[in-house]
Amino acid sequence: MSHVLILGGDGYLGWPAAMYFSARGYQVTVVDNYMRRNACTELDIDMLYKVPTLIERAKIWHEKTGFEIKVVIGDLAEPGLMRSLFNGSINYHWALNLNYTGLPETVIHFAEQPSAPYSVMDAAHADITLLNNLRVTNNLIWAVRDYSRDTHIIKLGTMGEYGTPNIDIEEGWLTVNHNGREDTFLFPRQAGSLYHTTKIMDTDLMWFGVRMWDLKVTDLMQGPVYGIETEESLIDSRLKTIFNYDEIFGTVLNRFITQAVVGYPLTVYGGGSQTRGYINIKDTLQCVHMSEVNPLTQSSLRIYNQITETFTVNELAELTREVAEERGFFVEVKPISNPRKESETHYYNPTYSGLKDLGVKPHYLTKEVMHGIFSEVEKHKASIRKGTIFKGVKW
Ligand code: USQ
Repeated sequence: MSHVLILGGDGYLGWPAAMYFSARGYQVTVVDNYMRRNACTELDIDMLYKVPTLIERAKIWHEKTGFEIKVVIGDLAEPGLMRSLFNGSINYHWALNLNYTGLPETVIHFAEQPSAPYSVMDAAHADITLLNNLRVTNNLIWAVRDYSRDTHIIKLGTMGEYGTPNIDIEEGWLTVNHNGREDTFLFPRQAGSLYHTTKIMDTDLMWFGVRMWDLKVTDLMQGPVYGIETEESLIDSRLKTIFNYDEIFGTVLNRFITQAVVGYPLTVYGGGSQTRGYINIKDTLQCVHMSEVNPLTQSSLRIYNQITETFTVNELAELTREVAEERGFFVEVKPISNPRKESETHYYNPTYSGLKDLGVKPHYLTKEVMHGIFSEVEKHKASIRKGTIFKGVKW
């Protein structure tokens, strides 16, 4: 049974990924320090519904499926904890068998402060973002270098690393002809937040590890994710992933649907022509799995653009409005002055064929998918706090 180690296993993507791999017979270990939950408490933000702790979720998962997800609670920015995951000195906080299970064939790295607004709130939150994200990635490449060079690192990057260049976005690399000579480099990166900037630096750290120590890395450049349910969360409602609808941790479509349900005008920032590549949470899991199923046989930095389709913010607002009206809600779309510094009218043409070539079957954003998310959000309408939807963090 292949061993998959998931860093950031309590997060929006980390926990569904843990169940996904566990359900498919992998040995799974998750590690998290509850950074996201603690940040929500600090900022007085509620999630859509209460989510059991990571250990409680692992126990429910075991009770319902018979599968075991081993849990470690701790801060991966501490080198000692990261190294313990690879050198046998690990201390599990919950597992059926507390003995070390051996080196992971794959480590999936989600353990980052993931919010762009959080990272630009003020100097203190910028500092937390930089320290956490860069230290975790640095600790990971050193632990793999020292103990387990065959481990395949799958890291969540972001499409936001590329920004919105006025040329087609390739999958990670660009061949440049200069003064009659040619070479291939990482595609130029120009991020729009400090969070996104840490992701660029992560990519550079990984690329360094590949060149210096022959590491094997897959970097998944993912766009904003939407959705709640995954196949495994249908087993028990307590297994649903965390879901934020606030300005700090909520992604735009999840926010718009929640806003529609409580009659809060849809907050289109600026002109609303900003275009991004979006992806259903179910496809994030497929993409990570397909990357694992097709490991790197040699040292390399393999980069995929992990999106399934592109939309402008206006298109998402319009789709939300149409579906909301079919469900009997009246929705107002209210453009507001853009709190972010971002191009609103720009060229956007990313390539994203690599993961489909590996066998990913996309779930596109249909009205049916929208209705599914709406019906889940509606169940929790009474507990949605309108006051946390928009606070106006300025860049
Ligand atoms: N937007 C609005 N109104 C809102 C919220 C967002 O118009 O109420 C706009 C933003 O200005 C932006 C777009 O919607 O142009 C996407 O915003 P977002 O908040 O959904 O996404 P973002 O801050 O870019 O970050 C999210 C995740 C991050 C991930 C990233 C992928 O939080 O972890 O890396 O999506 S990407 O955007 O491709 O960089």
